[in-house]
Amino acid sequence: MNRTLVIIKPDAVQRAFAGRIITRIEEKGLKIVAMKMVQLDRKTAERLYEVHKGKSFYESLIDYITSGPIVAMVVEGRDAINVVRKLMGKTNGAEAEPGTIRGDFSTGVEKNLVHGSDSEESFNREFPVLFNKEEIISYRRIDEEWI
Ligand code: IDP
Ligand code: MG
Repeated sequence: MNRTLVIIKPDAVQRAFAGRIITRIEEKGLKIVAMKMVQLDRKTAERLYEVHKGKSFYESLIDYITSGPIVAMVVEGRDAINVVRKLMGKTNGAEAEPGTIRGDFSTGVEKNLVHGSDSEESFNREFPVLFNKEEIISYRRIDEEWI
């Protein structure tokens, strides 16, 4: 079991894909243990994306991620980090496989609908940018023993 940080990015909220992205996570058998809608200020966005500081797309990425509301989630399950990365598809929507979130709904390399932590270290760094520990809710889902 591990946890990952998932963000439904501003383009996905604007294009009304939030529900479909949540559904894909749920129907895969992953459990949402924290969730909220927020609009990031630049300082918070810069913390979230600090590993990209200095890259050519960094300023544009900060503009994009602060441009409208996002939905942030902590998602838990067996191998959740890798499973969510697979559900998302490649960074560039134009190259992402059909069947993935990005492959089905995006052709953008920047506006690619969704974020998922790429490792446990990334989750541990990203999670406190958006959540307090107290916001994670521990509960059993009725289908858990079947997943
Ligand atoms: P990831 O979201 O698939 O992990 P990263 O390489 O970590 O991809 O990049 C973080 C985010 O920065 C991407 O999801 C995308 O929004 C944006 N991004 C990545 N590469 C580019 C690029 O070459 N041009 C513009 N934006 C980019
Ligand atoms: Mg990344």
